Amino acid sequence: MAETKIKPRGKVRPKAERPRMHKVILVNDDYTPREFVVRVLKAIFGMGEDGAYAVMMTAHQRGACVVAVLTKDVAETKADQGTQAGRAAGYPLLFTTEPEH
Ligand code: TYC
Repeated sequence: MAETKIKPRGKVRPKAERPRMHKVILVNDDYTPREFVVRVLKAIFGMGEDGAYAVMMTAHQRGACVVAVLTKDVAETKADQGTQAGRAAGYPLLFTTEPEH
């Protein structure tokens, strides 16, 4: 006897979970030159001059500023690269990360 095949229609896959995102935060200090901070933001976070300047000034005036929201691995890697770039030049520049939610 012929079987009636019933095929699932549409999506049966469970929705992929969105990865938990992490903020990269630029922390102000009294020693790192403004132009150096801008250069690091452009080089490591792919920001343009205007965006990098605005983020740098926000950190300068308010103490810290969110630079980007990325997956945990990428956020931690970029934060380390930014902090290292400062250290290599003798500055106490600091980037930290924290979970978004
Ligand atoms: N406050 C620094 C200065 O006046 C500039 C600066 C801005 C340093 C932001 C760090 O995250 C920073 N030279």
